[in-house]
Amino acid sequence: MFPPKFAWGAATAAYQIEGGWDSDGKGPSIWDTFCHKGGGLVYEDHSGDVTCSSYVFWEEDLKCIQQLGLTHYRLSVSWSRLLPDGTTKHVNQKGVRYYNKVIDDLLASNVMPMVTLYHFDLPQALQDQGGWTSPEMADIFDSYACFCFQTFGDRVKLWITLNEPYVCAKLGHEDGIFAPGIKEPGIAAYLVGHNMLRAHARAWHSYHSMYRAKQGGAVSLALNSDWAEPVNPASPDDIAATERYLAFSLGWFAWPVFVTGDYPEVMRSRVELRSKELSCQDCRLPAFSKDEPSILGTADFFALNYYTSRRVKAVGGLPEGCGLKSDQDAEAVVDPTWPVCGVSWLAVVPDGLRKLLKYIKDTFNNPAVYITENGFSQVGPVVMDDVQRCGFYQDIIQEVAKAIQEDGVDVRGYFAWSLLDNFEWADGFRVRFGLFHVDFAQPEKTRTIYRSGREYAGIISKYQSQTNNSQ
Ligand code: GBH
Repeated sequence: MFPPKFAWGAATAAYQIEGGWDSDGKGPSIWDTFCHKGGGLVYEDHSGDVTCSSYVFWEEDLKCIQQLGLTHYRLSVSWSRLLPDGTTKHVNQKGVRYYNKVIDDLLASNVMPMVTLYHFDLPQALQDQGGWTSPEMADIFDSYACFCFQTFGDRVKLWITLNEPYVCAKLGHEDGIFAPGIKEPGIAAYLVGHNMLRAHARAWHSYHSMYRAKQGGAVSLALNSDWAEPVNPASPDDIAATERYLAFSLGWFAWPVFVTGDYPEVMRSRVELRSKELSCQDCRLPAFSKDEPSILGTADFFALNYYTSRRVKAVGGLPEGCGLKSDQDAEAVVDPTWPVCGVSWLAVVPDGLRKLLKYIKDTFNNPAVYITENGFSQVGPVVMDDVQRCGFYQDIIQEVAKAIQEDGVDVRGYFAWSLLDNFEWADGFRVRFGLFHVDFAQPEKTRTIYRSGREYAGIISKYQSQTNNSQ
């Protein structure tokens, strides 16, 4: 059914679970600042100050991981817990000790860690110097990445440099609904995306030239993508709009890394055209310098975060009062044809994952793929007996199996989002993605397995015993 070494995992991110926002010498991150601003930027002004308290209760998380029977666990390390001002001038040893313990405990339990270096939580000190809009960030991120490879790379063999640069660029710097809350439509997002690609590439090259021979690990970046289909499959305009939709989301980052070393052609030409139409001085999409290390080829596998699917149609002409937003550059609008469950943006379309995996195989030269996030949330009164989510995990894992067996996609692992209910960014604690329920009202932040957690554990043990028997 699944290859023998298939990774069965669950994922979390530091700011969403750790709490301890100013414990033991941790520096503030942009999410600390964003949440502390108040004013409803985050649902009911919730914050990750405490959340699941995984900084204190890591052992409880470990029990959850063991109870599920995971072979892999994806976590992120908090940059400002390790390097409080973002630079290697000052290392916070207590932060190093914390992640050393997490990594050692995982390995002692026979669980492989996959470590993300950056999951939205930029040290505030770096934001104060311009953050991701600054070209210096590539260098600074590279130093941080090398510090992590040096410190943890003897034991960590799977690395993700950046989680979802698209979300950081667009939601953080265009829509302003994620930290740092900047709203500069159509300019900042492209600049941020550009510097994130440069930063990722630098870190990959460093790993490749200085650590790979000794440590033998693999490095990639996690890209989020919806699957997309034309509203009217017979309409050439809708088909082209769907291609643009994918080019302006997944393609924005995947094309430079996996295909050409540059942005998709349609993205370049559309942004150039629209910049002219709107009388912008320069083209807003930056150019990669020939003097810098290449972006092309800087991923050892494809890391995909998949949640939902969209139907897309072309928009005829520019809408009234149209600004510079990157999705307007794409001239593709989303038609919410699939029913939505749980959180508002999440239409449950399991076979969208299979189609997206096939698209990735065909478009990006058959890479090894890890599904680094996938999940389904509940909103409102807690349902421990979450039958619907059990069905969701059954269905989606079936689709992954079909992608492997029928479409020949080289899928190496699946990570459920998330191990625990946690701080769901702008949605605060309103939205629960966990396989374990967390009681945020209790100081112990008690973790209790959902029925879907038991379901996932059952799926893992079924496939694990099948592969063991066939060996
Ligand atoms: C992931 O992003 C994140 O990596 C993870 O940290 C997070 O917990 C998980 O999603 C669940 O949300 O508010 O209508 O503007 C997935 C991609 C992009 C999906 C932003 C939600 C917000 C839509 N996300 N999107 S909206």
